[in-house]
Order: sequence, then C-alpha cells, then structure tokens
Amino acid sequence: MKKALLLVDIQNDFVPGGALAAPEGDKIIPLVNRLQPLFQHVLATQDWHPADHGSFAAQHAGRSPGEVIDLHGIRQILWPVHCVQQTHGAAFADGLETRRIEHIFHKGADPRVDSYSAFFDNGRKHSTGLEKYLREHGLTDIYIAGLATDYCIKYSALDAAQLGFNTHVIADACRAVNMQPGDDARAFDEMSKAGVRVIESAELASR
Ligand code: VGL
Ligand code: ZN
Repeated sequence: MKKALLLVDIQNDFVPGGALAAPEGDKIIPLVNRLQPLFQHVLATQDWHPADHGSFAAQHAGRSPGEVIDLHGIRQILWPVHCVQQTHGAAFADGLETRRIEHIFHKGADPRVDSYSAFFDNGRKHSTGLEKYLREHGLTDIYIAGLATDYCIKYSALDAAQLGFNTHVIADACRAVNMQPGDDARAFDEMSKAGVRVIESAELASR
C-alpha cells in the first residue's frame, strides 16, 4: 500500500475574495498544510482555463452564471470567469504550502469541454495524466482534500474509486460551493455510495 495526498484546486479563485469562492474555502489551508507531512507523495491539480473557456457565462450572449446549457453535447453549468491560466486567480491559494507538491496536473485547458475530475474531462475523452502517474509510482491509496466538494472533489473521488484506487475524501479538508443548500451533504452521500471512504482529518494521524 502506497498513499498519496491529492490537493484539488486549492486556488485563489475558489477561496473567499475569488471569482468562484467556496464559502470558508480558506479555512482548509492550515489543515491541509498540517496534513502534507503525513504523506510521502503530495500531488495537486489546478483548474486551468483559457480566457475564452466555454464554461464561462461571459462566452454566451445573454447567459448568466448558474444557468445550464448544452456545451458541445454535454450538460454545462455556466460559471463566472475563473482560474484563467497565469492569473492570480489560478495560482495556488495564498498560504498554501506548495514545496512538497511533487507534481501538478492541470485541467480545463480545452475551451470546448469542462473538466471537474482530476482524471478526465467531462466528456471522458482526454486524461490529465493523473491515473498514469499513480500507477507508475505504485500509488494505490488516494486521500483527497480541496475545493469544491460538490464539483471537482466529487468527480475526482468517483473516478478514483471507479479506477480501482482505495479512495478517501478528508471531509473537513474540503469545502463546497453549495449553489443549492445541501449540495455538500448530497455529494458526500453519493461518494460514500460509490465506495469512497469519507473520513475526518483526525483519523489520519493514527494511521
Ligand atoms: C470547479 C466549478 C468550475 C471546482 C472548477 O474546482 O470544483 N467548480 N470549475
Ligand atoms: Zn473551472
């Protein structure tokens, strides 16, 4: 058994003050920094969009964030402009310890398709390289923390479990966008039902 901590989208735009903030998203940062030394392997993703990404409401005349459209055949929630490559919003959130991150996987760079999962785009056509990396390094047990519980955490965890990794989500080291109240609870429920172990950070120190 070889463990990896996967930090999902802990970026300025997903914390308060950012374009698509998860409420209290900044609260996970000190905790995530304390968790990192418990793992030999720390990996991270960054949501990494071109300025004209098709998930941005601003790309669709008359549309607003929160509306749902069909984007090249896939159901797409429209978002505010966020995590544009090379901007402050796309950078790792202020205060996040980044020196232990051994590899960064970017997602969402194709303007035609969104990418919630750390593994594949939403059309499951292209992979980020994360699966290959995990297999090549013999990493079998994945512990996920970051933002946002109801989107990128959920889809990353569901894919990890489906791909056969022992998948854990550290609930108190995640925060949700919660466009609808209760989205976070529903996301945890869906992950549990799919075989993801939803744990608390306190359980980790003793493993
Ligand atoms: C995310 C919405 C759009 C996330 C990324 O990281 O959860 N959510 N892009
Ligand atoms: Zn995005």
